[in-house]
Amino acid sequence: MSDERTFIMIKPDGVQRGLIGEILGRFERKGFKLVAMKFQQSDVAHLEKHYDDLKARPFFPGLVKYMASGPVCAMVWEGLNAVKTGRVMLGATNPADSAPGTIRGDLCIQVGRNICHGSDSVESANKEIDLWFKKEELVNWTSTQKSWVYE
Ligand code: DAT
Ligand code: MG
Repeated sequence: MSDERTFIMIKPDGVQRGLIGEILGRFERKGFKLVAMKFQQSDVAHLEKHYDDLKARPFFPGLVKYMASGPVCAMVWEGLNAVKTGRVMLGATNPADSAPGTIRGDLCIQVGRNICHGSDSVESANKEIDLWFKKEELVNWTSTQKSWVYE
């Protein structure tokens, strides 16, 4: 039940603006458990796969170019309702609509530079985790905090 996983990624603008610590710190402080993390610059083919559902959209080429322009920090976070709560923590896709207190609401302005990605369903989380991580990169560990985060 508390083992739901979501894929969270800090985009190149988030990395270059020095926001890795701020963003991953929010997931850490919330009580989610880090399962995997990697820092890499991805190629266009990989990013086209990641955003495959958006390939017909006019902003797709620009999106992929921006995502390939620098390294990203890719992570898997685990916990109760990790996907849904992760999306709430990110805020609306367009920072103009993201509530203050959310990552996008607090830290960015424009939709094309919205600093972070989060899976939108358990199904897409599983697909994205598979795309970005090998099975052996997902760390199996028990946090000593678990008994304080869950009743
Ligand atoms: P989300 O990242 O909130 O899941 P999405 O999957 O609909 O949003 O789109 C993926 C990313 O594409 C989004 O984070 C930013 C970019 N994007 C979405 N709509 C856009 C638009 N109208 N113009 C430019 N970029 C856009
Ligand atoms: Mg999406």
